[in-house]
Amino acid sequence: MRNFVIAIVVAVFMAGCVQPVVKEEAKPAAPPIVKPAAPPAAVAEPASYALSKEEFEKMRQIYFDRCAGCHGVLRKGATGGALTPDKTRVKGAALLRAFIYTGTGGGMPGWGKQGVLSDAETDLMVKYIQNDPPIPPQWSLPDMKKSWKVLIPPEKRPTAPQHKRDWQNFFVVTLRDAGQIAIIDGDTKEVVSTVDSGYAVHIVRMSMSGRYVYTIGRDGKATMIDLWMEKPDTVAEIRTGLDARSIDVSKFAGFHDKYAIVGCYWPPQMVILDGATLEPIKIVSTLSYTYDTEEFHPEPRVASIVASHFKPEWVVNIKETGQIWLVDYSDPSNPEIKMIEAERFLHDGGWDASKRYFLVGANMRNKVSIVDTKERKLVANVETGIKPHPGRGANWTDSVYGPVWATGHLGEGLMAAIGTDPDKYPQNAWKVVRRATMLGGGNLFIKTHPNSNWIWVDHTLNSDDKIKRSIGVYDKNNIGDKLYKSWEVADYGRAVHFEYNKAGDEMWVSVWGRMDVPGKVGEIVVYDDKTLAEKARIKNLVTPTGKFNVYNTVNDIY
Ligand code: DHE
Repeated sequence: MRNFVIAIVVAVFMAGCVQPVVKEEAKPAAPPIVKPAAPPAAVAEPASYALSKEEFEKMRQIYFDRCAGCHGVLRKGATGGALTPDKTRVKGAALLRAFIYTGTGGGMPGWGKQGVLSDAETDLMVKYIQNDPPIPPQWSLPDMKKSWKVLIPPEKRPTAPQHKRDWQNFFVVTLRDAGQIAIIDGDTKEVVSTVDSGYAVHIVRMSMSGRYVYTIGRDGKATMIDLWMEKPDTVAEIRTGLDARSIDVSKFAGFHDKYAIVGCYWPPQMVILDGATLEPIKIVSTLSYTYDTEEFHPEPRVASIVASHFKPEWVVNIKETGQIWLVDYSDPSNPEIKMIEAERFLHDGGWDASKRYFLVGANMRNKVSIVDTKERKLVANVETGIKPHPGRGANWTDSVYGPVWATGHLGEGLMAAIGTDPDKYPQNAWKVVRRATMLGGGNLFIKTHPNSNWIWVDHTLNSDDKIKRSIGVYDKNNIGDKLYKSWEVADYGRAVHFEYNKAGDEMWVSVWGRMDVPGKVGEIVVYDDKTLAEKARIKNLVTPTGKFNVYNTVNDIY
């Protein structure tokens, strides 16, 4: 463990966040401190909080890797509570230690108990969070430009696919801890190409043509991959910030593939990029006031982003302020922004089947916020259950309630379906019309397909070893109050995230293993969607998490 060349960090889990096995060389350093609130050598008073410069640095990196996703860089709190000294010092060292070591019922993992932090590190973290948080630097256009590379300019790219494969049935798979993307042929299940990406690529979206893949890593690095190349590879890349989770493209008629947008966690900003080269065009800060109490927030992070089909607009969800911004990209250097009050803290979400309404989890208020992108207004905040976590959600036409969109929950074993057709089913619109149980809490993703009889769910963050490896299906024609069937996908790791093939007759599920355990690094299991029988295992993929089929991602099929 002390050999940092090949060092491995053990898999760990946070509320809504899992940060497993990370190869040291793939991991970015935590952003440098611009102006620590207190000098690291004698960081705070009294002496019981004091850390040496080395200890402070070490804890800063661990905090960035493990804690910042949920608690925020400035520790103001989001999915996890606030950890500013006014709160932590009152709690005291013993209580803080218990939280860090054992975790909480609310989803905070037991870092000490799981062996991720040693006893000594747990004690240091207790001190670290009683000190003022250091403030990372901003990241402006000159910083971005320094990292911007066009590896293959548009005029040198192929004008037609250079291979005979059905590239629309490619799956683009995050190999999280390897810092790579695997491109897998959905027909043959062969890995066609493995491309280096940013650290822990978080999501993948496609250009409207489907030909280009856009990825965003936790280190803020965006890459653009051309699927028409004989061996798909990166054609452009840029670091848009120091920490980011979302990316999308311009999808309105007349703007196809013209622009891309990245939503950053740090600095709190969004960046509009040229869609063909990733050249940065405009940076917009998200610094603002919370929608409800109108208090200034120093770190409003950009969560999910989708591209409207009704206007040249992106729907940008600002987590901490609870605002949904509609950002007009028709004049990207001078973007108009409509700020819609929604709910806190906005996280992930997806379209209803008509692609008019966007539904997004506001996890700490147990609600789903719904925006009408045609009328450009909030239509409802619907209470669903404890910590909704939809991914992009799942759409089907329910035999009783008409079109519905569903989410699972982190905090309880519950699937909740919301009616989404206010014209034909006004009595059901924006209400939870179905609730059904899962094996337990810790669900991250839910998926279905218009051709399928099933709705698939995982239990990735459940603390029980068997349950975290188990997936389940509801029978669309007879949902009732429980799963039709559930089973363990593997005897190691965690089952996470679903994706259909282009035809909608196969379901792909990731087994998220550990890159330090030979033979158990991870794989993808493929099921026949009609019979639920296992069809194939694509082995030796290092910690696969999200996977995105080109055709389904372009067409928002979920
Ligand atoms: Fe995610 C989507 C943020 C932890 C895998 N994740 C998203 C989105 C956000 C987000 C804002 C929506 C993007 C969009 O649609 O534009 N995720 C966060 C976090 O802040 C959090 C809780 C902690 C962190 O520090 O990252 C977190 N996420 C995780 C994981 O631990 C997962 C399981 C594995 C990983 O790779 O880190 C994970 N998140 C995913 C995936 C999606 C995602 C696969 C896209 C789902 C989809 O089908 O679109």
